[in-house]
Amino acid sequence: MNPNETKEIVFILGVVKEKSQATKLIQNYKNSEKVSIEFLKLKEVWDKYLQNFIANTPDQDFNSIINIWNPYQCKTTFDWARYVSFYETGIGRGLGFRDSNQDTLAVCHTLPNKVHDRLIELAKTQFESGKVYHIYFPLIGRGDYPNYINPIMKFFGDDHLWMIFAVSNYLKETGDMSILKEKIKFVEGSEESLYEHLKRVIKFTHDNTGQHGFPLIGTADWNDTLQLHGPNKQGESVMVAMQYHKALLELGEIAEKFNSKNDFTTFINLADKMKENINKNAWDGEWYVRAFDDDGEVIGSQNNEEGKIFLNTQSWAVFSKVASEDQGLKCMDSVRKFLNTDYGIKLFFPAYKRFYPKLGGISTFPPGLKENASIFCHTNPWAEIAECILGRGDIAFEYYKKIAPSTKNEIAEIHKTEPYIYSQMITGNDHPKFGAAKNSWLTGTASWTMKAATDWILGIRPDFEGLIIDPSIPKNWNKYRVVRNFRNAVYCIIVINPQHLSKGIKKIKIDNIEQESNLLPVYNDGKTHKIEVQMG
Ligand code: IFM
Repeated sequence: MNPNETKEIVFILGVVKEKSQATKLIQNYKNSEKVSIEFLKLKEVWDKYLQNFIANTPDQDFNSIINIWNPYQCKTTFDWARYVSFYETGIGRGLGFRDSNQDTLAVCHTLPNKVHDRLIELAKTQFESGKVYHIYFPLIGRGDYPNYINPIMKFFGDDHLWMIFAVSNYLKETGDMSILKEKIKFVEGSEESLYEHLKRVIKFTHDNTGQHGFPLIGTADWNDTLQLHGPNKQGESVMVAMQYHKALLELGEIAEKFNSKNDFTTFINLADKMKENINKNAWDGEWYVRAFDDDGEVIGSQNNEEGKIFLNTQSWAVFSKVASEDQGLKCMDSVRKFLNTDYGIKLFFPAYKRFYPKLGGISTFPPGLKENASIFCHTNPWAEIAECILGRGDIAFEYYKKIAPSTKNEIAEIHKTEPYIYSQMITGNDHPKFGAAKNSWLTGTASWTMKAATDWILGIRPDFEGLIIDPSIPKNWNKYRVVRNFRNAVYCIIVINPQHLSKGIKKIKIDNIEQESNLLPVYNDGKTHKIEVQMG
């Protein structure tokens, strides 16, 4: 090239089956005009994807995450789950059943058809007993177990339950109840409706409880490294008990809409029983315990020297409606006292200082790293949601900001990973590198922080009959706006907060007409509707 000359150089990266196809593609894109057109098309794809939820709040970090980077990461986790990547190596992984269900949660309003297909694919990896494979391979449509599966308890206590949360979220977003009637094969080859698959989910947990009446943990639960299996086959998970309670409530609602009164009654009765059991046998005075090991010994209690209090059974106690308001406030106050750090909420306290064969993998990591008491980001939005439910918007937002990637620009030399993407974990304060993040991109943090922000902090939440408006915001916000697409209509929502509250609505006007309820109707008319909300 000559000095000062400008040249456009096009790099093309791609994958094709035959070399000849590559040559053709290269020839095609030698024309730079065609390249520009492709870029415009690409921009259109992303604009369309991002326009479904746009928020304008007084907090610029929040706006940039919620409008661009978080939904971008959600698309990546939806496509890749925790599949082969820089961080997750080896072709034996497949897509996680638990992960993939959670990854649908925050793309449902943008990619409903893809979510529909993913839900059907996932249901195909369920057995007639109701349990599911832990991983599945999307290209061949087959499920499998990881190599560390426990041969005598060949299941994960929680995996199957995530299917109910994902389907329920899809139904609330789309209103497409017909999916429940779709026929789907079990692994064994027999075929039943998706609704029946969901009923089997409940049956599996119901049929597999331990000596305290809590669900057996199997190989592990949400925490892959909490491996409480032993010769007695008795390890029980209180977290799964709470998830089961929530799943029963959700499926109960679905049963009601599906006109199955009997099922509704069965699920609600089962939920009541489990709730009673949790409050009787898992309440430790100031918080809920986490689990019982193979010998029936408690984990996550005041009586334990290490691992006294775990985050997940506090946030889920509130989220799953197991805790009374009083217990909810108490256990979330304990979270604040023992687990809250400058960089986020850690998984539990105190970290395990040595290996305990009875606990398994969780005690193999150095204190403060990974599942051994790091700030496992995936679990922080559950605490944010719990605080929103308790009406403490300021605390919820404080937790939100602590792990928000855009706030990490100022501490880049400590945080290390990209300041626009959530990481799986941030090293906890038991570790010398407190604050260093690891494993960015492929993490359930993406979908759950999106849900915490949109559905709970901004409080714009899909439900069967419409969109619920229920803000839980920081008191110093004067107002915010959201433009949200919902079932073929655009909702242009303005919330004003003259009294500087976190929660509570005084007035709602829809298209200039005042209404009582905070449930916005389904319009399905392709039009834009103006919603004015005054908090009070
Ligand atoms: O819940 C799991 C997830 O499925 C994979 N990554 C680690 C998490 C916690 O163990």
